[in-house]
Amino acid sequence: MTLKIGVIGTGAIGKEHIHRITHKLKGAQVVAVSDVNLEQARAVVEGENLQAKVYERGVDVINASDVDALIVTSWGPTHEEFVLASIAAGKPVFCEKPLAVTAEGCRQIVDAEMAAGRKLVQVGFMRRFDQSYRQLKQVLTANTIGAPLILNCSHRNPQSPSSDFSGDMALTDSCVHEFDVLRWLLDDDYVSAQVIQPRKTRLCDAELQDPHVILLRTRQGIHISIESFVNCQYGYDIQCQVVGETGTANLPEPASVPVRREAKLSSDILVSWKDRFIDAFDVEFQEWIDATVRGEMTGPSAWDGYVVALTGDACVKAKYSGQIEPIELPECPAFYR
Ligand code: NAD
Ligand code: NAI
Ligand code: ISE
Repeated sequence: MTLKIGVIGTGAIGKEHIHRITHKLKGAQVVAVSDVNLEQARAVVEGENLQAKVYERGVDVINASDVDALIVTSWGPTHEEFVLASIAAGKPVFCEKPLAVTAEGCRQIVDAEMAAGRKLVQVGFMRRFDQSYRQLKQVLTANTIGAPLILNCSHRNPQSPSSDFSGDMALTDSCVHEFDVLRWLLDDDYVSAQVIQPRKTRLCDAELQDPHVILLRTRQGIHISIESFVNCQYGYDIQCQVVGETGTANLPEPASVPVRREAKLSSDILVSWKDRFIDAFDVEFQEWIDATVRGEMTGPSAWDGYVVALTGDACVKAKYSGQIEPIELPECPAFYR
């Protein structure tokens, strides 16, 4: 069976996902698209040579009779509405992060999905599908470095990822990837957050605090430090080092040819999430297509999206209070265990 997909949002990442589904992956076809920028949606349909209908409204994509499943790649504040409408239509939906821009919005989605009685929602936390994170998890699972004690992580973008990147989005929109992947890596949850605002770089919008240092503590007492630096200038650089009882383990660097030349040893650094996680996105979507065809939902859930939003909220609170703030997570319902 070919899964017939409707895509809402044909911007940077929507285009990427349409391209991979159409030209790289198996088992699915994009049959409907929508974007508030209709011209752009039409250009994508033409550019990718799709046999797809362009709709003015996202909700019409969701309700189109030939659409089996949805991908939501519009900007963050629209996600909640489109995910809730997909659940109401009884259709599986892959939603790019964040699941919703408020924890309350995520909770509404969790409640709607539980009321629908089956898992329909997957959130776009693609790092769980990345080979390097999977290798790091294998090292921890095999107990190679003993129990993890400390994590040192960095999330660096060359420049603010979008023109609307503002306020506390480093905490609520960018570091959401760390909040998700680290609890998956450690099989743990967070209990508290502290946020430090170091000296600001001059090389970004004067309103923006950049960088941040986020300190998280887990139930097992593991201490996590995440440096978020959204305007680091030099590249797209994701780091994660685990300090264990008997050794340390680092997230492998993306492969690059070491060059010796003119008395220098150098290797390239990537500049975009598109390239750094290109394989992870492919695995993420192939697994989602295959599971959806089987009637299953196996990836990061609406509950994971909700926990990440609660973590982001605690970080924002900690940023302004200057205190260590508790992260109080409700008990995970049996539906999501
Ligand atoms: P973008 O601005 O390039 O694209 C968003 C698109 O959504 C635009 O084309 C816009 O016109 C459209 N849109 C906005 N409101 C809409 C609506 N109501 N109906 C239909 N279309 C609408 O943004 P992007 O970089 O593609 O990001 C999109 C989403 O993907 C965001 O949620 C972002 O957080 C997420 N994202 C995730 C990753 C990742 O690494 N997983 C990377 C980039 C973006
Ligand atoms: P973008 O700005 O390039 O694209 C967003 C698109 O949504 C635009 O085309 C816009 O016109 C459209 N849009 C906005 N409101 C809409 C609406 N009401 N209905 C239909 N379309 C609407 O943004 P980008 O970078 O593609 O990000 C989109 C989403 O993907 C965001 O949620 C972002 O967080 C996520 N994202 C995830 C990444 C990842 O690593 N997983 C990387 C980049 C983005
Ligand atoms: C963007 O939306 C992403 O999801 C990228 O993976 C992340 O690195 C970036 O900071 C976000 O803004």
